[in-house]
Amino acid sequence: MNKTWWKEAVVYQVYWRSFYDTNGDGYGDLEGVIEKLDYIKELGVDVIWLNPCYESPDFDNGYDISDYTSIMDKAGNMETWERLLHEVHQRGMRLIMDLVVNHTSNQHPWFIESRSSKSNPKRDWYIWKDPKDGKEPNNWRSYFTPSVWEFDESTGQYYMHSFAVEQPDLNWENEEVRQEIYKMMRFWLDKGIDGFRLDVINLLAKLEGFPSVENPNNINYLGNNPGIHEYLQEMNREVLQHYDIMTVGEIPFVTPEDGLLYVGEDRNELHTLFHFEVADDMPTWDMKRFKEIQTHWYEGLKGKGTNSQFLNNHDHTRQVTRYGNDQEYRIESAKLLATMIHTLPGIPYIYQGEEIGMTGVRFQSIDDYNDIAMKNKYKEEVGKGRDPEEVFESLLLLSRDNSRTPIQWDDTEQAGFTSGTPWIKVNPNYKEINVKQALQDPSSVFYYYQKLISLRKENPVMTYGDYKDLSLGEENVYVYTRTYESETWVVILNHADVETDYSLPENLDTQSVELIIANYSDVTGEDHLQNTTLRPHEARIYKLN
Ligand code: ISL
Ligand code: CA
Repeated sequence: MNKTWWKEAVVYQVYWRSFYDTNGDGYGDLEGVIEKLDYIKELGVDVIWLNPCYESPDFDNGYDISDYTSIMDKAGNMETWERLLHEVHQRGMRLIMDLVVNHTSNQHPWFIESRSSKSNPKRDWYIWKDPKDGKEPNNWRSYFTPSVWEFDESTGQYYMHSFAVEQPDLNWENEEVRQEIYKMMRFWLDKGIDGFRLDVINLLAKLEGFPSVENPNNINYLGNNPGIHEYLQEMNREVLQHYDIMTVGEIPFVTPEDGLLYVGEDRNELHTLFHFEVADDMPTWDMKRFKEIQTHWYEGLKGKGTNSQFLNNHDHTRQVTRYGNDQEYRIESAKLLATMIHTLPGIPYIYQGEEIGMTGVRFQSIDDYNDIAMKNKYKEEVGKGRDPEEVFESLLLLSRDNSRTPIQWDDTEQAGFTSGTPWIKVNPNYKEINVKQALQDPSSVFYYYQKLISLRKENPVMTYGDYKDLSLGEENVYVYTRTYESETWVVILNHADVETDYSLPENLDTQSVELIIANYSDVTGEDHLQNTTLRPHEARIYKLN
């Protein structure tokens, strides 16, 4: 596989509304991102992924866009955005933006026109269907509501929305829609951005004929339908291939075999993808399942396409809470998970705050939560007569707000995030867990991340090395090698709250072992890799030769 900048990159995700507020309105803003760029640069990352900041009524925190080429007031304005891009490039970093083109806001002028009458020229820019036997056209459910269909009284038809009612799906079968989207993409690329994170990009093509399905609750029929690759190959021909950029597709419900169709280097579609076999299918840590998924994806893409590695983002609970131990082993566990994500095959993503071991949150009442997905689900379930307390408890672990609480900059009021009232409460543990403390502590999670990131710059084995799991069948221990040319690294992880004995396979040459990094400070290169006792959440990387 040829070498390219995006394959060697570490990406830092900035959910700007929770990052840093500079005008006291309680929302983070682009000015705040500019002010903290030196902090991001110090971490050593190469690319910043900025969540949507386009004009939006904000039902889904910017994923309901009402004007693709202007900046929402909460975030700032186009001048601030231009300055952000310039300051990112000044620091030798790159900026990729979120591309949300499966749907727009219901307040987008295109949709306002489309819904105005059945004969409006933009009627076919969205997906309108007649009622069937006086009801919804089929039994599909959406991510955020019991049905993908919303009835529009004035024209007597339903429109489709894969997410909230406020997010009508665009009709990608319509050539005008596609050309308008390509024009908008060039608008941002011509400003100099370095690529896109493409939001649920595999949903653009809908099931032919919109047939009802056997099991509407398993919503994978919304994605990976015939026609999707033609759209992406057209998008690549019309736009993507003309720029030196990075494209990462958010692709739910996809297997490695299907994933390769999106990111295969011979496919001329996208560069890499986020798949959701872990995030959506593994509610809590399951080491055996995780290892299977890693091997499955490594073999599926090996030599032909590039994967991405993440364990949390703005939709998924903070990794140290969901997949680690955020109590007695928070620091060790945060470092172990980082060691894993940064040494598994694929581009590593850091979700803001992960680098200081920020945790998920539990607020007391549904009113403390903002996430439309959670609030819709709460309404839907309580509406069925279920006990509200029990419904609330059931939604807590996976609530997307868990990862959306403000970045904890220091131990002052509101964690130094805002001088006003934050749009969502700060996690009460900010007094112990904050950037200021992390930067003053040489053994902090921050400096461990910084070391992992710098290692990637100096060691192609982390980007291009072959992967082999040596620990299949082990419950707690995860041990694998990365081999590139004559160099072999071995990663040893004890993902457990208890000590676990482990011994490397005999056939591994452990004559000249060099310790690369460890999350316990007393580990030396002289360890006997045969019959090692690994402490709770202990992580080590050795270079074998
Ligand atoms: O939150 C999820 C359920 O676990 C994710 O599967 C998520 O809803 C899905 O991957 C789509 O996410 C993207 O599109 C949504 C938006 O709400 C999310 O924030 C965005 O990441 C609609 O644009
Ligand atoms: Ca603000």
